[in-house]
Amino acid sequence: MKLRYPPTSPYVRKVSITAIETGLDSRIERIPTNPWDPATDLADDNPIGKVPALITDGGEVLFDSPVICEFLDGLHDGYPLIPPTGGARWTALRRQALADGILDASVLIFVETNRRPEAIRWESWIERQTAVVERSLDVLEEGVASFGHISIELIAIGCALGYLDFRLGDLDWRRTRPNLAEWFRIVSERRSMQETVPADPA
Ligand SMILES: N[C@@H](CCC(=O)N[C@@H](CS)C(=O)NCC(=O)O)C(=O)O
Repeated sequence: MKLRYPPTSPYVRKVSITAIETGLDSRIERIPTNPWDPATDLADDNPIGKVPALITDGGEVLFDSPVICEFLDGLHDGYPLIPPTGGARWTALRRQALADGILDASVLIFVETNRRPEAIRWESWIERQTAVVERSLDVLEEGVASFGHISIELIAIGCALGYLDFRLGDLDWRRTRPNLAEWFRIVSERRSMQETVPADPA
C-alpha cells in the first residue's frame, strides 16, 4: 500500500496511528506529498486534491481519513478499532465525526490566519470556526469519563488535540478542560502517538 503523506496533516496522522495500532505500518510506503504545492500530482490519485489518499495493493485509491482507517481496520485480526455493529459503533463514528469537525474548523482557522493575506482576512469566519472548536471541546470534556480502550474515536480526538497544540496554541484549550487535558497527557504516551507527533519540516 502507498500513502500520500505530508508529516504535518492531522488527517494523515489518524491514518498513521491506525496503521501502527493495527500492526500494518510496515506494509505502507509513504509518498511525500504537499497538497498545497501548485505542481503536485496529487489530483491524479485524489480528484479532491487532499491528503490522506491511500493506494491499495490492488491499485484502488481510498480517501478520506475515515474511509482509509476503516479499510485498515479490516486488514488485521486484532481488537477492532471500529466496533462492527451496535450502539458502540455509532458512538465511535459520532465521536470520530466530532473530532474531525474540530480538525476541519481548526484547519480553516489556520488557513485563514496563516495563508490568507492579512488585508482580506475574514474575522467573523475565524470567530465562527473558533466557536465550533470551543463547543466541541466542551462536549468532549463532558464525555471523557466514558472514553475506553483505544479506538478510532480516541485516535481522532488525540489527533484533533495534537493539532490544536501544533497550530492553535493560543486557544489554550486545556484551561477549562482539565479532564480532557489529563486524558490527552496519558494517551500521548502511546508509541503510536509519540511516533507521529507533527513537526514542520526543517
Ligand atoms: N475530510 C478529509 C480532510 C482532509 C484534508 O482536509 N486534508 C488537508 C491537509 S490537512 C488537505 O489536503 N488540504 C488541501 C486542500 O484543501 O486543498 C479527511 O478526513 O481526510
